[in-house]
Amino acid sequence: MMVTVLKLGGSVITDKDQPETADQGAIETAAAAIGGFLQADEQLVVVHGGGSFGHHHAARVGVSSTDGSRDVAGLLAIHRAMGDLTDIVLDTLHDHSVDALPVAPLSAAHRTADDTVEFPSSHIRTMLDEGFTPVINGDVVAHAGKGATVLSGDTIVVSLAQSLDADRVGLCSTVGGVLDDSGDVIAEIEAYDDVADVLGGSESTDVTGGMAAKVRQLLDLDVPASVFDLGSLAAFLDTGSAGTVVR
Ligand code: IP8
Repeated sequence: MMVTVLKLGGSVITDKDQPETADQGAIETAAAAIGGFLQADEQLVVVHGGGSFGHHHAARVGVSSTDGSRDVAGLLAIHRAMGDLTDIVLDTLHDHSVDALPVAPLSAAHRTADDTVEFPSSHIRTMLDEGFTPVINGDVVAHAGKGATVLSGDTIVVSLAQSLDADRVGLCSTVGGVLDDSGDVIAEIEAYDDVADVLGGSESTDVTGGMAAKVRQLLDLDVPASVFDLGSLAAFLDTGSAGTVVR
C-alpha cells in the first residue's frame, strides 16, 4: 500500500492574526479531500503546523527550533495549544469518516546534543497497518543540553517520510507552490541553485526563509515532494503531484 505524508500548514488551518483561532472552513475542505482519498484504501500520515495556536506562545516563551527553554509553564502552554488544534483537526476528520488518532511529538521524539531529531516511528507504522490515520502536530520536544525546543511540522514530515519510506510527500501551504520573480508557480525544482535567486531575493524575509528552508529539506528526500495550496489538495492526493514538485 502507498504511504503519503501530508502537512497541513498552520497558516492554512488557522487564522494567523487571531490567537488560537482555527479556520474551520479550511479544515473542513482538507478533511473532505482526505476522506474521499482514504476510501481508496490508502495509508496517510497527517502532520499539521502551529499557526496562531503555536507561534505566538512560542514567541512569548522565547523558544524556537534552535533556542531552548526550561520554562515548564511556557512549554506546557505551547504543547496544550497545539493539542487543542489537533483536537479540532481530529474531530473534523472523524466527521468525514477518517479514523484519525493523535500522536504528540513531546511524548515520542527528542533532539540530541548535536541537534539530530530522533523520532521513532514504529508505533506510527503499526497505526497505519491497522487502518488508522495518525495526526501529528508541531510541538516542543526535549533537547539535550537546551531544555526543550520547537519541532516544526516540516521537520517532522522529512523525518517520517524517511523512516516510513513514504511514497509521496505533500506540503499544503497558503501559496500555490514555490513562486518565481513574477509570482508564477515554478513547476519543478531539481537543485537548490535553480531557485537560489528567487528564494533569496524576495522582500519578505520570513516567508523567504520559510520557503528556502522547506525546499532545502525537501531536496534531501528520496521521494518527490509537492508544495501546493488548499485548492489543489484533492488533486495532489489523486495524482501525487501538484503546484511545485521538488525532486
Ligand atoms: O508551524 C511549529 O510547527 P510549524 C509549531 O510547522 C509550534 O513550524 C509549536 C510553534
